Amino acid sequence: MSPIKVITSGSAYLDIDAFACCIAYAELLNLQGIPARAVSSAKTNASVSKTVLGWGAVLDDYRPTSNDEFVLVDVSDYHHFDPLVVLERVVEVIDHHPGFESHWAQTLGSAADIRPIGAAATQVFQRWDTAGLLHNISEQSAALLATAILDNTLNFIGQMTTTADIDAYARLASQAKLTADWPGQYFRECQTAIEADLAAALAADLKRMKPQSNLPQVFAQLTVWDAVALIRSHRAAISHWMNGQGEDWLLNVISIRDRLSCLLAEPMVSQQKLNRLLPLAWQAELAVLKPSMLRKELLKLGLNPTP
Ligand SMILES: [Mn+2]
Repeated sequence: MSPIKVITSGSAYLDIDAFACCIAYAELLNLQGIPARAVSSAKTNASVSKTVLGWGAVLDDYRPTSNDEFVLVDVSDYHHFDPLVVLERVVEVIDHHPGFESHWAQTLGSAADIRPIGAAATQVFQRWDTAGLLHNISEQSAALLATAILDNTLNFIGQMTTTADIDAYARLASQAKLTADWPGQYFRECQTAIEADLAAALAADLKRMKPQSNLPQVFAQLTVWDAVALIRSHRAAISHWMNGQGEDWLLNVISIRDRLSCLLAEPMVSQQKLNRLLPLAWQAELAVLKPSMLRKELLKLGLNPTP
């Protein structure tokens, strides 16, 4: 029996990029005659909105066997792989997060595709395009990949955005018949879901840094349409919840509408760590970053601080 390729991602949560990549890459491999399953033990976060779930695309109900091989999408840090992954049986990695490029280049050679690009979904789109099969992609997978690109590039304002992301979105949106108002609709919907259960949204996109990290230990991130409105209405609840997570914390609220990040860091030690990485003007424990920055962009600064 030929091994089944299990397409999976990180352990903490599935954002729409990871979710879309698992489903759309498994679809491509199956179409090419390579048996593949999209599998995850992590739950989706708020970026996989009600409308997106309503498209009906789902992960496969499949339990990997000892014969299976693993393909990791949207993650390359093996400390954060889905617990179902057997490290020795990883055959391919597709990711856009920095830090583990040389490890996987040594382990997998050209089967490791780790590049600075707006979304891993763009990398999966390129697999479809290179295979000459884009006209065969399901509308759901095209819509998922397109929306993942919107989310991870923050509607193309994120610093990791490339022309490849813009091109991939245009072609996927047309394939999926998405309308021109889809981006605004999608991000407004995500904000409504986040405000309905803030604690869950904070918990779902929170990372704990290593003790030696030069970033705050607890690093939460929310992406919303209007960050200022969100913080104004929910400041007390946010502070209370974040203070419960530790004594060194940062919340990055990305505002798509006005293309900025609101950094909220109440502990002085957290503000000081951030001041060493980039110039910030704190006011009432808030600092505005324009243009906005993603956590992975701040992580990159943390790896290579400016002297
Ligand atoms: Mn991603």
